[in-house]
This record gives sequence, structure tokens and C-alpha cells, in this order.
Amino acid sequence: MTDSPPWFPSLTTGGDAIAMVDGDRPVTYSELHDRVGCVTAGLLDGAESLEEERVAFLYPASPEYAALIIGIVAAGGIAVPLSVHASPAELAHCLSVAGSSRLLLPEVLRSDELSLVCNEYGISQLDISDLPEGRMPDTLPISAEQGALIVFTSGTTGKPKGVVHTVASVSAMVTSLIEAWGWQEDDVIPLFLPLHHVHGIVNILLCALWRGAAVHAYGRFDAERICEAVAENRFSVFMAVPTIYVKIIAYLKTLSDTDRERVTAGFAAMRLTVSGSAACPVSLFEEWQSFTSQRFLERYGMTELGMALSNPYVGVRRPGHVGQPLPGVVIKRVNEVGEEITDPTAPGELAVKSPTMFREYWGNPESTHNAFVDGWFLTGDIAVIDDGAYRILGRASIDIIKSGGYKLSALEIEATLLDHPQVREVAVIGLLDDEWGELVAAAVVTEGNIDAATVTDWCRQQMSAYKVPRRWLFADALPRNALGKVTKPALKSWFEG
Ligand code: MLC
Ligand code: AMP
Repeated sequence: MTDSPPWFPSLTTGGDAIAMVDGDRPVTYSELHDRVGCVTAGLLDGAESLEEERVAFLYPASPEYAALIIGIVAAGGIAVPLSVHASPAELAHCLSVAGSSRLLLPEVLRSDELSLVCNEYGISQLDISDLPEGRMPDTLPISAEQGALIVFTSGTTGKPKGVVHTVASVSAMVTSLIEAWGWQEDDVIPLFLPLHHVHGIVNILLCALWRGAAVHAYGRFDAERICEAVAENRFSVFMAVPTIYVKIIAYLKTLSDTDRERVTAGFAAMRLTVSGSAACPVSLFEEWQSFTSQRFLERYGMTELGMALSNPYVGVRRPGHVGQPLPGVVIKRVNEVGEEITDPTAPGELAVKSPTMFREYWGNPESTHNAFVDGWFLTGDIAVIDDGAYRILGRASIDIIKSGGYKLSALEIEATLLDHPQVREVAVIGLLDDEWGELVAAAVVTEGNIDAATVTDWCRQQMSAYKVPRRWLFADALPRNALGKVTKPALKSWFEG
């Protein structure tokens, strides 16, 4: 790997060290290097570069996933990891936005519905083992400004947008966190977060593999399985969303004193436990500390810009706060008309410049343009500064919901619900919830008889389970203002009532 920006140097230096453990299957760095080489050479198949071809893939957390995300970029392509839990309609949207012509997936994830989608868009489906055999080329065709990764994010405008990160921005995200959080070669981290978002992809998988540490892959979060591994002192670092820590604490409370102490001792022995992707309530911070003696390192980030704010690795970590800008990140806070706010106690929207910033929304120059003002990316998150530490107050838009760490667009869920033949009007909001942060709730005006169970079943065919409303309210009309717009704050009190 010469003449190109450094791209996973650990693959050539890691040798026999363990890169990943998948079930009982350990994979060393030199094995991963060979697998990446197969993907790179197999995709290139004699060509010099994929020239930003968007190669989509649908694999669970596994060495295959790791080989694909690293190998596609090494071949000059853009990796498009898709959610293994997405509905066919959601996959169709992502594949068409990305304009992919190849989708890699294992046999078990094939389905008739997905084949229909692929036929419609002219996409060939292949298993990683279908790629022609080959070895890592001596020189990689990658450049710093080349697109490397597309991750889909929900936005206020509705359908998910494809956020393009470059080789330079991915490298900046990874190297900055390795430095800031003291990643070491002997670190071991469990990976149970979904692999279509930056928390799982970048903060866990790519940081660990770049640094030469080990990742233990789990198909999904299972409190009992993860806690048993923690009790066996398998991990040195743990990263999750607040909902997962709530679930772990609930599980700990079901254990006998002896069993609970084994698990909490495992957590206490770790060098770092990180919370992020959604606000960590102070009560959760304190309960975690009382069980495990660990003070969370809470950080703030976003798909478009990676991690921006972080409590210190060494130093005081303040509950309810997300710390200071990471090295290289510049932040200002602005009011509704874009003027900088200098009073730290006055709420302002976070505007960011950073080497970790995305390049564009794929195929959507208008949204890309609108996301920036004078080169500053507007996050939509409102914050104050208390004694030098940022505190997130909430989001500027009521239409962005954070549930279990997933960012959801109320407008996207509403648009899908309006496709139901009996739904005439709908408004979706997030309701505060101790476990999920926010719960998706929908108020609907319907034609004819329809109940929550029926409409929930219908939703499950159309959207990922985590988007399906959990609370329903059937009404004759929705609360609207003089302009006819639904007054969502009023709707919240309907649900609370
Ligand atoms: C699962 N369910 C959810 C949900 N996740 N419902 C609402 N919101 C969610 N987030 C549904 C399941 O489909 C299931 O429905 C029911 O809830 C209970 O399932 P569970 O088994 O108890 O939950 P589980 O499936 O284990 O999922 C919980 C979770 C998951 C917390 C593990 O939500 C998760 O992995 N969240 C992390 C998301 C994430 O990585 N976000 C990072 C984005 S990047 P039923 O009816 O079938 O039982 C980002 C930037 C940054 O934000 O700063 O990091
Ligand atoms: P996503 O677009 O999925 O990457 O989600 C990014 C959003 O998650 C941010 O805009 C914030 O609203 C939210 N977020 C991430 N980390 C935190 C945190 N520590 N506290 C509060 N909100 C957070």
C-alpha cells in the first residue's frame, strides 16, 4: 500500500494480532488484509480504479463487512453499507439515491422483494465469494478527496439523504478519536450497534481496526450475552447509546448480588465507557457510576460531521454536558438569523467547521448548499456553554426525533402513513421517555374502522421496526393553527392528557 494516503496501516503491520472475533471465529490482521485484498482486486477485476462507484452491501457485523468497507475504498469506490433491518422500500430508496449497480449480500439476506427492487434499478446481487479471486494491489488508486462512505441520515425534509464522507474526512474522524480517547493496540471492544450509522461504523469498527485493536462482533444487542462477556473481562472499552445503558442497568437489577458483582466488576475494570448519539440524562450518568464506578465519557456527534464535542478522556467529565470541541473542530453558536451568539448562557444553534465534515449529500446539491451558511454547517442542535462545557438543550426542529439513538424524521413517517388507504391525516411527534429518550407517537384521522394493531402491522411491512409509532391517537381532527398547520406542541399535550 504505497503512493496513497494511509488507509488502515494496521492491516500490513497487525500480523497475527486478532482483528475481529465473530462468534467463535477469530480473524487476525493478516487474514483481514488478505480478505480486503480479495475484495479490492475482485471488485477492480483488472480496472485501475472504481472511480467512486457506489458499491452497496448488506452484511451483519462480521469480517466480511470489515473487508468490504475497507476494500471498496481501497479500490477507489464509495462504500454504501445498508441496514440489515431495513424494509424493501427503504432499501430501494437508498439504492436509487446512491445509484449503485452492485449490491453485495449473503444468500440468507436475499428475498423476492429485494430482487424486484434490484431488477427495477438494474442492480446485480452478488455474494462476497462471487468476486473474482485476487490479491491486494501494490499501489492503491485512492486519493484524499475521493468519496469513501455514504451513510443515510434522516432530515427535516423527509426521505433519508446520502451523506458522503471522503477518504480525508473518514481518516480525520478516526485519527482524531484514536488520539482523543487513547485507543491502544490491546483494546478490545464489543460491537452490537447497527452498522449503517457512524456510531457503530466509525467510532467502534473503523477506530478499532485502524489502531490495530480487536472487535468482538455481535449480531444485535442482547443484554444477557453482552453482560456475560463483560463479566469474563473480555473488553477494555465499551461504547453505546443511552437506551442500551438503561437496558443494561435494568438487566443488572434482575441478577443475584453475586452475578451482578461479576458484571459490574467487568465494567469497572474497563479503561473507558462512552455514551453518545442521544442525550445521557444526569440520573443515568449517576446510576451508571454507582453500579460500575465508571464516569461516562459523553460526546456529541452527527452523521455529517462525525464527533464534534467530547468530554475529556483525562480530566473532569461533567454529567449532562458534552464537553469541548475535539481538536480541529471549530464551533460557534448562532441565532435564528445566523448571527453569532457570544453570551455563553444564551441558547444558540451549533454551527461547525471541521476536517471531519462530509463533502455532500449524494445527488442533492440543493440540500448540500442549504446545509451550510458561509462555510459553517448548521446542526439544528441548540446548546449553551456552562463554565466552558457545552450542554445540548434540544433540537431546533420538532420534526426530528431521537429514539434509542436513531434519528428519525417525523415527515418521513407521516409520508409513509399517508400511503395507507384508510389514513386521511397524520401528525408524528416524539414523546419523552425514560428508556428510549423519545418514543414515536402518531395522531391519525382515519376513514372507516381501523385499530392500532392493524396499522402497526401495516407499518412493519413499510418501515424499519424502530420507526414504527409506539403510541397512537385516533382523532376526528388534528389541532391546527390559523394557517391550517398542525400545532405539534398542542398534540404533545393531547398524548400526555
Ligand atoms: C428497536 N426498537 C425500537 C428501537 N430499536 N423502537 C424505537 N426506537 C428504537 N431505537 C423496537 C424493536 O424493533 C422491538 O420491537 C422493540 O423496540 C423492543 O426491542 P428490543 O429488543 O428491546 O430493542 P432492540 O431491538 O434491542 O433495540 C434497542 C437498541 C437499538 C437500543 C439496541 O435501538 C439500537 O441499536 N440503537 C442504536 C442506534 C444507533 O446506533 N444510533 C447511532 C446513530 S449515529 P418489537 O415490536 O419487534 O418487539 C449518531 C451520531 C452519533 O447518532 O452521535 O453517534
Ligand atoms: P444522526 O444524524 O443520526 O447522526 O444523529 C445526530 C444527532 O444526534 C445530533 O444532531 C444530536 O441531535 C444527537 N446527539 C448525538 N449525540 C448527542 C448527545 N451526546 N447529546 C444530545 N444529543 C446528541
